Amino acid sequence: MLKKISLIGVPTDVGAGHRGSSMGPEALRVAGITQMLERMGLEVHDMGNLHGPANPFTKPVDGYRHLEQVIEWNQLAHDAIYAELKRGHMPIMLGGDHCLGAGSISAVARHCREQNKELRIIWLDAHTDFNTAEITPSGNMHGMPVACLFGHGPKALVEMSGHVPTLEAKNIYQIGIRSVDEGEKHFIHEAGIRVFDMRYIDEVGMRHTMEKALEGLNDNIHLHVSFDVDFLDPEIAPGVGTTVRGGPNYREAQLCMEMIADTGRMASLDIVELNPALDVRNLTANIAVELVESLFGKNTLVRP
Ligand SMILES: [Mn+2]
Repeated sequence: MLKKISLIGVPTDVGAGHRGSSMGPEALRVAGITQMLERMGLEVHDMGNLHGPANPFTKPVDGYRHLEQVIEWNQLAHDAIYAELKRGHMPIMLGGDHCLGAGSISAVARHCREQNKELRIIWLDAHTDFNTAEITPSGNMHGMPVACLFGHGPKALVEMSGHVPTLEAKNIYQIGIRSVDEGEKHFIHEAGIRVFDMRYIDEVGMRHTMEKALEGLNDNIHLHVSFDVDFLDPEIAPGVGTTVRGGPNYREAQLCMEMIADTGRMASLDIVELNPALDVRNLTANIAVELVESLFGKNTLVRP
C-alpha cells in the first residue's frame, strides 16, 4: 500500500436529489479522518476542497439535472485525483454525491492505462447507479456514473478518461445492491456486470461474497473502492439522501472492509453521499471514518 495519502474534498451535491452532501468533506474532517489515518502510520496531505459551480437546484432538461455543473465538478475531481496518482500519492476523494464517481474513476482508469495496470473497482452501494437519460426516473446524475463509465451518457463524462468505454464488466463488482430501477435492471444484465445484491449476501454471507469480489488479485491490479455511504443499513447510517432499508449491518460492513484491507491492494478510495443535513450528531460520518479505518487495516488482533 502507498504510504502517502491525499485527501481531496469535493463539496457538491449537484448530482443528488437532496441538498446536503456538499457538506460531506467537512463532516468527515470533523469526524477525524486525518487523525485516524495518521494514527494508522500514514502521511496525510489534506489538499483542501475543490471549488466549482453552485447548485442551481433546477429541473432536469432532456433527462439530466444540472448537466453543465455535473460535468464541471467531475472534470475538477478528475484533474485533482489524476495529479495525486501521478505523484505517487493515494487519493481519497471526500464527496460530494456519487455523480463524482465518473470523474474519479476516469482519473484512476487513465492512470492505470498509463501504468499498464489492470483496474478493479469494488462498488459498495445500495444502488447500481446505471441509469441513463432515457431510463432515469429523476434525472439525478448521482444515479448515472456507472453507465457513463460503460460508455452510456453525456459525451464529456463518457470520454473523460481518454478511452471509451472506461470500464468493462470484468473491471467492477457491485456489492450491497438493493434498489434497482426497472429500466436499469435490464441494462445492468445486458452489460454483464457482476452484482452481489443483498439477497446474495443473505444467502452466502459477506465472507463468501468478498472472497468472490477479491479473487485473483495480483501485483498488477489497482484496486479502487467506491464507498457510497448508503451501502450501509440506515439504522447505522441515517445521514444519506437515499436510504434503503436492509443493508449490511455494522459487523457485515466491518468484515467487508477488513477483507479488502487484507489484500493490501487498495490504491484509491472515494467516500460519497454522506449528507450531514440528514445526519444525527455526525453519527454517520463517525461510522464512515471507523469503516475507513478498517479499510486501512485496523485489526482487533495481530493476524498472520
Ligand atoms: Mn451510489
